Amino acid sequence: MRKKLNILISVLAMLAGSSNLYAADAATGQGTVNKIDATAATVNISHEDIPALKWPGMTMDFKVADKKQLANIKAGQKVSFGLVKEPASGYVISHIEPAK
Ligand SMILES: [Cu+2]
Repeated sequence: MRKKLNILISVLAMLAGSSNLYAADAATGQGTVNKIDATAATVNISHEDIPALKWPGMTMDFKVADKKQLANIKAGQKVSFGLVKEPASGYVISHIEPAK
């Protein structure tokens, strides 16, 4: 019974993935892209405060979960992004797109 419930929750989480705030995201952020490194799959962002993580605004490199995400963005652009926590590398970008 518990297992079935877990499967149902996973399916709902996947369906919710089409919205801007992905169900699995630990936090979302806003910022400006400084530099993209497609080889390393990283993006340097000057991000605003991220209250969900108690992070102040800062400039830092983020790893992206999927390199293809980098095709959506350009240096100098204002962006919105989601973060998921990975056991090995900490917070990585789950999705990123130009800010609306
Ligand atoms: Cu930061």
